[in-house]
Amino acid sequence: MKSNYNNYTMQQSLFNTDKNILPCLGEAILYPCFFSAGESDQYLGLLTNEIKWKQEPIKLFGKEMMQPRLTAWYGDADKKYSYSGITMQPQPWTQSLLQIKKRIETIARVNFTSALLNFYRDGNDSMGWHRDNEMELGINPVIGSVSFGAARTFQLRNYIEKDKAISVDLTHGSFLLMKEETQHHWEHRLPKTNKKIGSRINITFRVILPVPARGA
Ligand SMILES: O=C(O)CCC(=O)C(=O)O
Repeated sequence: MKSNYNNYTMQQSLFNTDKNILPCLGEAILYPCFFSAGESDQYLGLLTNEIKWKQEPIKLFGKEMMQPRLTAWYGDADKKYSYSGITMQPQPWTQSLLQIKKRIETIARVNFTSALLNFYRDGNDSMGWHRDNEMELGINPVIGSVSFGAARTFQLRNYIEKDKAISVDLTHGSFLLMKEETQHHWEHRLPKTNKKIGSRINITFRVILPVPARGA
């Protein structure tokens, strides 16, 4: 029997909602209009100009290649982050990042230590399937994902039953909160698009836990 959430596409409401977009095995709550249009325009401009964007190489299946987007890592001084063969040292928080972090922490109810920023220059930039499940994010990572700029399709699919997939549009000023066992059971990606679209910034706020000392 076909699942009723197979390739299910969320109809986005004009209003904020606290609906879980996952049918089971995790929580991903979407707030489409978390930041007002004015605030979102302002943050898009500030972050575009003040963040130290870089295009970094990564290792995929043993091969080094450039990431199809620009990235940056900001946060508390002692919280570096490693994924896909690269280690990022944090830049100190900017005023705008601290303001955004404070706003989403009222809903997320955690103190985010760090933020991974992605700059998608146009529809050709993307991010492949992955889970945010690095050891330093803890057992059930809390990920606060904020988007500014061109709306892009964000996809989640069940890690085992890959045909169980969900798509949502992450619009200008939206906030997606992923928590509980989401990163165990669901992988996510931001695919390329042929649409002629402008740039987009996504910030994933994360809690990086202290790494236990060796032998502890
Ligand atoms: O740009 C997005 O919405 C996805 C970002 C993402 O998957 C990540 O930072 O792990």
